[in-house]
Amino acid sequence: MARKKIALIGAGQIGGTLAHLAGLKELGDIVLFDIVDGVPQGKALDLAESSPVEGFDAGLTGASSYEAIAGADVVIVTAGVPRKPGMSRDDLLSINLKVMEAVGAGIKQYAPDAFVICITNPLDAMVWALQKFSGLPTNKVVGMAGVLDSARFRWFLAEATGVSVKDVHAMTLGGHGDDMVPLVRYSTVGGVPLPALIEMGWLTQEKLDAIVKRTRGGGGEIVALLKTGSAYYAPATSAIAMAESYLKDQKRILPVAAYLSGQYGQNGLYVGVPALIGAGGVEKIVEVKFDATEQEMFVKSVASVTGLIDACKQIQPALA
Ligand code: A3D
Repeated sequence: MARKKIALIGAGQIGGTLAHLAGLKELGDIVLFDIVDGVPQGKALDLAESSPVEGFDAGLTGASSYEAIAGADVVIVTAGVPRKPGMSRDDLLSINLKVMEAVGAGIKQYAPDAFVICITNPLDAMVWALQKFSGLPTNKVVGMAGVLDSARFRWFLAEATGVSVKDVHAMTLGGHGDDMVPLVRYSTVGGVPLPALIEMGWLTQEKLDAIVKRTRGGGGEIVALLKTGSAYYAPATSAIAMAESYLKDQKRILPVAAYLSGQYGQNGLYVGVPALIGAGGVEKIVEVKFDATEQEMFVKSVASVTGLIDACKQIQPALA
């Protein structure tokens, strides 16, 4: 069986980490693409030279021309500008929208059959624009945010309860902004939902509230610490989990930014929901039942995403 091909558009901090992880996991041959000539080639060569030590077989090449992504099975997009301290994800909108236009055209021409995962911020608006610019089917274009936000939630819960991360499951839905929706009732430690965990005395309501708040600000916490960029290890590993579920038809249910056409009462936008990812891309969207508070939070988060999409349409009328 021929190896799969994974194209990484953007060879910055996340792009390089994605290439490393895809190599270590032998997901396929890897092409790193960037507009800065030399960077994708240099990173690809450096990573290729690590492969004899780790013992993985994967082609690793760097390119500054879209032809190199031809026939890719998976395309992961991190091209653009990351957040700097004091900058919101939304400040990035106009710069990264132009980048999505160029990337979308490249994918349309050279990799129209790929499963595309967008990571570029502001996430929910950029994945929406990328789908429009590329013209790929909506089930083949998704955004990565929920896996990362849920992983942060999981880690904070594991740390607070002293339980292995393996036994902590959490779900964060909605847009990838400060009003994302960490779903406390659908999150568990050792299979026990968090409200029951509080009754058992394993966690206080105050601690849980603080964890929810920290999850919402998780990206900003790292930006403030790094000062020169944003998170990249956890974002990369989250996107690789999504790519692996597609490539191996694992049919995992992961929180991803997926295109909604009626689900959750929403139409024509991308927002974080649980989705089954398999060989068909997004094969199913899971519609969990919200209580009144969750519904209110979700609607508020969707309103933020709609605002970003409207801003995209104003900047680029062709998207309207
Ligand atoms: P960085 O290390 O700056 O890498 C971005 C790369 O994109 C650079 O190497 C640029 O040269 C390249 N680039 C810029 N314009 C183009 C273009 N037109 N075509 C191809 N390449 C281009 O950033 P990063 O890797 O740290 O982050 C990448 C993106 O991910 C940013 O937009 C971040 O805000 C975003 N991000 C999202 C999450 C989510 O959870 C959604 C988390 C962390 C970062």
